Amino acid sequence: MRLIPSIRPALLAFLAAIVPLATAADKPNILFLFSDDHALNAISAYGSALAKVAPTPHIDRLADEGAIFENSFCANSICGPSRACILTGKHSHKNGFMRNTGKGLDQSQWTLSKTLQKSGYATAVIGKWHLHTKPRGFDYWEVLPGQGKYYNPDFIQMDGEKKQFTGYVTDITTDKAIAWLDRRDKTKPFFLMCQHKAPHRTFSPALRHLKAFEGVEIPEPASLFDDYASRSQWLPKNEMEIDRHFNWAYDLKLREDERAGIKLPGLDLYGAPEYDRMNAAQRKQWVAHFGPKNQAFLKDFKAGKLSNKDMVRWKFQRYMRNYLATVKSVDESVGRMLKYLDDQGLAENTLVIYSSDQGFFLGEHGWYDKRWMFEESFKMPFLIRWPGQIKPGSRPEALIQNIDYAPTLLEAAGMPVPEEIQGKSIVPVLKDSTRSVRDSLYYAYYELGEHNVPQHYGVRTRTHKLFYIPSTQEWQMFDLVKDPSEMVNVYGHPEYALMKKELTAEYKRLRKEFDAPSYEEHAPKQ
Ligand code: SGN
Ligand code: CA
Repeated sequence: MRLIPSIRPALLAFLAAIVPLATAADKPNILFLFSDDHALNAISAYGSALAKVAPTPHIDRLADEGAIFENSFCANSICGPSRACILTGKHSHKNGFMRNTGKGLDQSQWTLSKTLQKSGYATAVIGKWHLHTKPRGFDYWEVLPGQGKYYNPDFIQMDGEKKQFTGYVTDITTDKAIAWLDRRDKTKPFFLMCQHKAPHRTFSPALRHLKAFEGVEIPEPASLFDDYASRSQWLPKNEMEIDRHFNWAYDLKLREDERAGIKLPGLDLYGAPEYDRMNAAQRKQWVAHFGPKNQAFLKDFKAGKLSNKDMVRWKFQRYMRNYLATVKSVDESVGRMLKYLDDQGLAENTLVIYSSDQGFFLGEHGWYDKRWMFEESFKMPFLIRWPGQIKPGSRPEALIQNIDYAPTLLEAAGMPVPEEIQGKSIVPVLKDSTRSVRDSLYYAYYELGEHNVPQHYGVRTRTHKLFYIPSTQEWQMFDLVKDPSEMVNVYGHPEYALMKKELTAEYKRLRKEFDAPSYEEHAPKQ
């Protein structure tokens, strides 16, 4: 049909609005591959100096065959809350799961899993869950209790009973995911959430990967020895420094008996939970790997050969080698899942996402952990492959957030997005990587206690960030173009007066749009 040029776009837009993206017969399968605390800097395809040593060929494959998002963020940088944002499409204050220590996700509210299940999807969640209440909207589930364990983990069964499995958690989670795919109702499209514990603390690798980074010098971030100047008074008070807060036993793998009588600086709690769970054969390999290295380190330490900076550098290397080795198991899992799709002829009609519940500090600012609205913890990896819909090798710049996942998957499945959802479908960006769905993001962190990061609330645009810490009444503002590592708070700088005004207005506008509660409502009790 030949149309005069001015009518054609209008007609196409009209058709796009009335023709649903997917009909019942061709709803795509959805494979949601998820991990815990996997920073962008530990995925090779993201390309930073550290990322380049990350062992992620299979995750990278998703970037080659689909899209990788550089500007993907969470709404609240902590585990349970991020997962709740994903399932509900709403900010924490609306879905009610504001901190890990809450009473659990209220699943009487709208959730993605319940909706996909009702619309004819075969649904399952396997692995880390961390929302306390039993999964709903899943035909099958088998989840780790709480944080879960790396070795010989328990899984909660659908009858509520815990059952222990021998082996390494990432492998077992993958085996269970593949077994479910094999026995699923094949007359239906599927929605599978395969959610790993790794690379979460205690960063314990699979035995076969203990030596994966032996002899590899991991590049240090420029801010490893950050002095915290010019920024919030909270920074030096946070309890997540590689220097002062790593636990010698379970973070750094120096067993109690090895360091008997040796007083090491930094948090020195006893007990090595993963080692305690291992059987004799597993322990033997563990000790054969770490034992000699620990002895060499302790010898240098006792001889007074190590300065404080040397100690931080040693801890950083040990941390990163173990962290990246756990990533290797996650990447292998992604490889197994993608191979399954290939072998079963499912790849073409399956939308695959790889993401993680938040980012993580890998030595930036001298830290591990997350929680802050600083880039490393605020960002979530997001890679998506959807054959025929996404141009392979896309690198969209759009600002996206975890509250967008649910509306995106609904649109992909040809379903309407309920009014109450606060996220936006990013399907337009998937189809055209130059598009965007918003100009700014809202962030809120409500946790109390662990690691001593204060509640804070903020806005991020493409180029700048502003956040507020009510407990100390401090504003933090960063120019992300000139200062991507966020080392200088420019809040009071006269040359940023106009930007400050604009960001403050945008922050207030977002708080109003999302109907955010007052700071007092969720403040820590005195
Ligand atoms: C555990 C970890 C913390 C971590 C939280 C939250 N401590 O409590 O370091 O910040 O989980 O992580 S540990 O000593 O038990 O390892 S989250 O990803 O679940 O939010
Ligand atoms: Ca997490």
